[in-house]
Amino acid sequence: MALGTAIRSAEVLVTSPDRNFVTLRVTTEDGVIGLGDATLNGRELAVVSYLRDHVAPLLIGRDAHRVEDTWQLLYRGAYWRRGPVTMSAIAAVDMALWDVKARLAGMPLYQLLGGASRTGALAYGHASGRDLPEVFDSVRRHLEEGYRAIRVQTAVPGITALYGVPAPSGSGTVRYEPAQRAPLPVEEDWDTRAYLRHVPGVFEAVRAEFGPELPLLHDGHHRMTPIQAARLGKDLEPYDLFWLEDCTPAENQEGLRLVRQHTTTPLAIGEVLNSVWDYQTLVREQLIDYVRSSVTHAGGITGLRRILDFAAQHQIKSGIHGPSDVSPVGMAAALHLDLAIHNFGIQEHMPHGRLTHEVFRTSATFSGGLLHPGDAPGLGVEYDDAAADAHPYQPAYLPFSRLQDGTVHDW
Ligand code: GCO
Ligand code: MG
Repeated sequence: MALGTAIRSAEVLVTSPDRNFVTLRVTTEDGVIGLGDATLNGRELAVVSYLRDHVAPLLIGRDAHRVEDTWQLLYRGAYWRRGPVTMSAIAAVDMALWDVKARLAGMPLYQLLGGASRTGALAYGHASGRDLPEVFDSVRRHLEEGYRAIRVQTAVPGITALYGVPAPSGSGTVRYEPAQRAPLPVEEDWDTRAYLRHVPGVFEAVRAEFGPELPLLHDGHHRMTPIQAARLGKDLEPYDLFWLEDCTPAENQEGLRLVRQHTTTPLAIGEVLNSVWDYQTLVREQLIDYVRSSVTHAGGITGLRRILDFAAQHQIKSGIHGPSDVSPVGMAAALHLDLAIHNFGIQEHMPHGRLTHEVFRTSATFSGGLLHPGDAPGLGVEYDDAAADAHPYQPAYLPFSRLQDGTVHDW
């Protein structure tokens, strides 16, 4: 090993510009830096400890070039397998080492992953509203911003607060951010029957208003049983969705067989899954159409590429998770993969706020509906310590939901 590429330090950085982010910064003896995203929404400090107390000591002195060997060491060497905390920590190390390697090569990472397979990654934006006029306005605003594919979430009569619809702010331009800064999680309510009655009518209206071409997406956010999901998929068929996401909780992989039997609405699943093992039945039996795992929660570029290569053999495409809780570092990693892989489907885009961009200076661009990681060497993201230090960690949690009788439901 050339001494210069040995890892000299591995720092875990926590900042909360518009929201909390956890970043791993690896520095080699020669002073080359690599960044990795380790943000796990609502459980950030668990990953901080995992990385700082148990992973960083293993990295010191290792050759930063050994990406695969380090991945295997952290995956197999811990004895305990998988899970979001472990796989986010491994992801951060993996991204940071790929970043170092590409910076040393003087190339944007996508070049090392095989080079560009397309000019940019088709991105979808997030429209939502409390009623139809608000939904229409929000779709229109996204079209004006250049989006060529749009996810639509709607309030439902009888449900007070639900996933995907921002609380009224008065500004009309607020972006959806599911985590709320508070010492304890906020409670929301849920009623599946009310939701199933309301949603198809909203898509009927949106299709009628915006015509047949615009790709429309929708997120069921894990709340239906397989038979309820089957019904929604069927009811949405006339409106030709690009995908219906997380129609039923994904850990019950066999449950998707039932949904599949009943509907041709394309299905996207996986933002809470974190390894290729979580996709065995889903992919082998072709029960889904899009893989939704993020680079940040699924073992990094190495881990997610394993899933996507497996999916490619079954004509399943990527739909990499890109909510605001994936940092600009995790988003950059996603964009390099998007550009390089053959089975690209679509990329989620939930833009970060101004303060976040002051901490993470990214070379990524959005234009003509396409995201591109830029051509800076590495991932293309620089971390500004001074800007980060102005925003210390603040407790923030995802909400949870209860049914009318008080039963906890999937959020
Ligand atoms: C999405 C997701 C997010 C998640 C969030 C949880 O499709 O983008 O469902 O909005 O709820 O990432 O941390
Ligand atoms: Mg989702």
